[in-house]
Amino acid sequence: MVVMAADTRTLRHDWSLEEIEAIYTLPFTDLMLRAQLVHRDWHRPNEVQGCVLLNIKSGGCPEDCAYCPQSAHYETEVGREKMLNVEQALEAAGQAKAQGATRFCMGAAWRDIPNGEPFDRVLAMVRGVRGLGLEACCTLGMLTDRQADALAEAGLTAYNHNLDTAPEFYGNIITTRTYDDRLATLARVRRAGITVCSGGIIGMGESRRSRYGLLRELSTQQPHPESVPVNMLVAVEGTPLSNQEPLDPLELVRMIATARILMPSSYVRLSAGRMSMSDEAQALCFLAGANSVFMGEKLLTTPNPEVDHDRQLFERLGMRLQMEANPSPAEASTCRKAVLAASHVAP
Ligand code: SAM
Ligand code: DTB
Ligand code: SF4
Repeated sequence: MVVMAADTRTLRHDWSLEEIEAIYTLPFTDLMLRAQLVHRDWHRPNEVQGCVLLNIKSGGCPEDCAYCPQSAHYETEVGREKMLNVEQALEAAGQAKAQGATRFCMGAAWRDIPNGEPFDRVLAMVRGVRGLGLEACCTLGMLTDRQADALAEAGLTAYNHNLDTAPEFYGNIITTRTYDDRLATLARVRRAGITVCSGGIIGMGESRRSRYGLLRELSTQQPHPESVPVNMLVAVEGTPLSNQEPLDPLELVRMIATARILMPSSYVRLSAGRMSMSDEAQALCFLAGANSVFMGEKLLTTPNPEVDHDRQLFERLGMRLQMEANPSPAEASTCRKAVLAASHVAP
């Protein structure tokens, strides 16, 4: 079969919907094999990067993202909190490092970043996190060119801004900003020299075709996002998606495997949704090429597996946490050289 003979070493940016569908719908074992071949060519197969999330400003967001408990449009249990101070953020970052994370991600429920003191505070947090030797990632909503430059100057490794779903399904989920707004922010991040973290959510009632559409948007970016979080919907009471039927976890495994094959050099992050997955389903996600998880008992507002549980899972799987942060943004996607050097394979 043509797809099985595909080359694992070339980065492509011209994937078509038909090709993506052909990969996503492969017989499961063929899909796993193909994802593993790509994964092993570009990454250390038994290593997972640990990231920790901190919600630096919770709730009261003016956007209406239908999945989000932090939107002010819905009545959820998430309260509107004051922004954390720099000391609180750095204390959490220190704990994250002690738990074995190498990346620390700060999220704020903003439509866009308010200039002035709040933004200066974010810059101080970024400097502090980098000072601890961790990668620093932020997700703060839309940003201007000047803000992107200032974040880059403060040493920000990555900016997270998800496309969330395919363009044609996006309007069912968010009406307060457009797909093009999202793409424009990603372009600003890229131009400023910050690595791009962009992925999406599955399980929101979208069709498989919409999943292919999201994957096409991501994998035709040049360069690919260095980091691709794949979230499975956490249905939160009070949000419009609270009664959404749970998704078959094997769809998440297929999504991860396809992302791995389309974007070989990127970190593919098994993100929200692990609380509703068995250890075995998570193991399949690692087999499919996921090489990062969020650690710690809370994501931004929803629960996540305990650090001890993850430790035991990694031990049972003979996997380990990545020891070192990637030293520079550029490094974040050039792990292949290190892998090849370690395995004495000529590039
Ligand atoms: N306000 C920022 C933004 O939208 O870019 C940052 C925070 S937002 C919570 C980051 C991402 O988390 C969203 O784009 C979405 O993909 C994911 N997310 C939010 N709520 C979720 C949920 N209930 N289940 C799964 N993923 C979720
Ligand atoms: C991403 O794609 N997933 C993370 C991170 N980027 C910021 C956030 C998941 C949030 C899940 C819902 C919550 O805890 O509020
Ligand atoms: Fe606001 Fe982000 Fe939640 Fe959307 S996902 S409502 S932008 S915090």
